[in-house]
Amino acid sequence: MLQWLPENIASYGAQYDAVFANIYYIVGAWFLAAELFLFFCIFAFGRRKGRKAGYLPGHSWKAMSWVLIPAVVILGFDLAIDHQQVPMWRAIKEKQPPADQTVTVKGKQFVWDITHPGADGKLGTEDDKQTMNQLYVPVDKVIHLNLEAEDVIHSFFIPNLRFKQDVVPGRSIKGWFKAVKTGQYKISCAELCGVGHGNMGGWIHVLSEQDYQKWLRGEEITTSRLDKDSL
Ligand SMILES: [Cu+2]
Repeated sequence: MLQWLPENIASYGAQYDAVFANIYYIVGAWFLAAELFLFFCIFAFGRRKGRKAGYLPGHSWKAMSWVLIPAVVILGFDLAIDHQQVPMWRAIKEKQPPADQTVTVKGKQFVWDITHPGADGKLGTEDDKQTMNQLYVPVDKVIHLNLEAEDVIHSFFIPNLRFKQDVVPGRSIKGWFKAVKTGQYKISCAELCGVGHGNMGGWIHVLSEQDYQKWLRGEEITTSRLDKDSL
């Protein structure tokens, strides 16, 4: 697979990466082939003494085949990618496994406002925990997200989770993920949203169940190295 991708920590990540790799290799091979052919033509048929430029209207089948054959081959590759990608999209985006927990993430210039359910596991109650740019989730649990925006369009992006979703003012968009590895991973904004866009980000803290309970109680978590300087 592609070694330079950020480490995958999503339960569905392998399926996602397989589609990504396929597109990467197919498009990469076509890019190289097209460039090589272009340079070949430049050197082989370029301007030369005694050679006159000709005008080819391209009406013959022979001339048109230069366009039609590659177009059909590319269409074949497109359909092959669709064949692999459609079941993945259905599995990840159209179906949501039942939530273990739901978190609300609201983007605004230029922070992520995050509301976690407290010990009762429910949002909209008194023990909700609010943070800025810091998302806390237990490992191996299905997390549903209500994704919202206060002012302009932002995009909630966690590369390690292969998760990216635009947030749009006036809408609450549902998303989900299941992180399978504890640790701290970067959150970014992936939609240009104003002068502070480049600094709009945060961290997701994927905690063991034990650490997550500690965090709920407001105790210090030793495994979460970013806690001290980011809160
Ligand atoms: Cu933004």
